[in-house]
Amino acid sequence: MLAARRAGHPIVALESTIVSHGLPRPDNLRVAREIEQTVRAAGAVPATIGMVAGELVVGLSDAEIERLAAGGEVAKLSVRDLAVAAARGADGATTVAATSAIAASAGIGVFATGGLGGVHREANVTYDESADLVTLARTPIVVVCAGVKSILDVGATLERLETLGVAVAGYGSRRFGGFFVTDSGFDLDWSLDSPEQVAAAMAARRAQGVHDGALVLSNALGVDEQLDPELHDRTLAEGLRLLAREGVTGKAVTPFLLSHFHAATQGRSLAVNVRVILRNADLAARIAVADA
Ligand code: PSU
Ligand code: MN
Repeated sequence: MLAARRAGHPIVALESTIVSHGLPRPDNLRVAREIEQTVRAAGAVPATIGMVAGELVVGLSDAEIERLAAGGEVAKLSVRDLAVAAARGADGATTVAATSAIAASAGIGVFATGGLGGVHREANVTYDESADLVTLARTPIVVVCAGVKSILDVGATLERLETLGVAVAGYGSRRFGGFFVTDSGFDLDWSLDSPEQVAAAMAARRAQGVHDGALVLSNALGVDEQLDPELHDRTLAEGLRLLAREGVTGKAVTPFLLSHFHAATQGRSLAVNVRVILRNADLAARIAVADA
């Protein structure tokens, strides 16, 4: 990984929370490998980021990915957790927030994930807003995603991204992606229409030197690839009811809702989630190649 960076090879950062907390075993390990293969096939070097025995690793080995995918005592690490977890020698998976921060400080400019965290529904009562947002405000990286997770309050999340100064553009579209579904129902001010155009935005930011925040690139699913929107809405309503009934809060909310989706749709949402991640990994790699 260090050698790849020194040689100026295109690199794509990948997160490990998707693997440990976002996808069910045993599919998660297979998908983690497929994500890396997708990045390689498009001509870039994958760098999956995580913590093994207290050590932050940029570019986990296959054995290390297997260790984080196996479950057990794997913590979900946001930026604030990194130092404490290291002191305890923990194993941990990094979220969008932690992965972006670590990748940017390692000099990596592009990161692929599934859907960003954001403002939860009823955040006006719970104050539950993902640390992904505030971290992206101060982290110079391109995050390729399919919008924010559809379990969230998408409108409120877009407002917060604006306030925080996080750039948002649609890839080839001025509609914001809806993660499991193609369209979140929200318009965007900008689209970027090719890997070269995204790379030009990255170069312009470096040249301008006036903005340190992330560029969120929404790479929405095709209509033929999405989860049936009706099934989506029904499953989400049911998931939110279960969440309230079981009193799930804090960092357990997102994994709980995702796993409810995967169980309640007999794996259909899982297939869509995997599709989202793989096509984001492919686009991120093509952007890294254009930027190199
Ligand atoms: N996207 C996915 N699956 C996931 C996540 C994103 O397709 O599991 C993870 C990311 O790591 C993101 C986290 O940072 O969910 C958000 O969690 P929270 O809402 O607790 O901040
Ligand atoms: Mn939260």
